[in-house]
Amino acid sequence: MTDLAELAQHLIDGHDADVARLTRDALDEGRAPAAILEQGLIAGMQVVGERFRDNIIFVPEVLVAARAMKAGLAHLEPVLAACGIEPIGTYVIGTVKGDIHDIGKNLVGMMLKGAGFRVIDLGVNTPLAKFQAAIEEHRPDIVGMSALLTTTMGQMKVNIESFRAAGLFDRLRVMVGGAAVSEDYAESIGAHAYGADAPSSVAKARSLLAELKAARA
Ligand code: B1M
Repeated sequence: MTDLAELAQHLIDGHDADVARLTRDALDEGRAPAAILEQGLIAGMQVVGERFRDNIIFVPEVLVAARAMKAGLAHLEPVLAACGIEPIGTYVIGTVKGDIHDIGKNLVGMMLKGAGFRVIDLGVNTPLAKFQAAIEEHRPDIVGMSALLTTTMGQMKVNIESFRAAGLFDRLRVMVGGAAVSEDYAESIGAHAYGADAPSSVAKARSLLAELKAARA
């Protein structure tokens, strides 16, 4: 039986091949994808975050850990997304301008896909104009923004004010999340929902969608 603590340790050490192998092994053994994600990959990244904060490790080590996380996620993504059949709604997601953190956003995106959403991922360092163009092109039900830096979270407020000024709140809902953001902050900038983590973000996306559908009926 794959030891998820060992998986977490390989992630901390940046061993991408071992992370990929153990993730695959755990899936082959029938372990729950959510357990592999939380007790293996996210648990490892949590330690990386604490060591980075405490100046025990630095950007290069964080980057190799992030690469290892992506190697594990590559195996989990198809499994998490497999249950989607017909899209239940459209969700545009991106990391805001100035911010290049994408691991959490990618997790949220893949779990939304698993829950049946069509997900349009705008990537990282996403300027307001790119969100606006995607809203125009894809007519999403929900727009999600991620920010991990205290220096970039303010961009969410700027974007939300622009969406409101353009009258878009009649037809879409906005969710925000990321390590820099809190429920209180989300409320203070006028977001419709705050996502603390991927599973709760999916639950909130579902209720935002239900609320929108009821309002349209
Ligand atoms: Co950076 N970084 N980083 N970093 N990094 C943090 C965020 C930091 C908290 C580390 C620390 O000091 N402890 C700190 C921010 C401090 C602050 O602003 N308060 C920090 C810093 C300072 C920086 C740089 C400025 C460092 C430098 O260059 N001196 C720099 C900034 C670059 C930039 O963006 N312009 C930088 C760079 C990087 C790397 C490139 C090296 C790398 C990113 C690699 C990548 O993403 N491809 C990196 C990493 C990996 C981290 C930490 C260690 C881990 C982030 C992560 O992936 N966590 C992070 C420390 C930490 O957060 N503990 C840190 C795992 C991920 C699953 O969690 O992203 O929180 P998270 O996502 C969660 C939830 O937040 C939520 O669901 C996800 C799943 O549960 N969620 C949403 C996220 N987005 C959501 C959207 C939603 C809903 C929920 O709706 C739309």
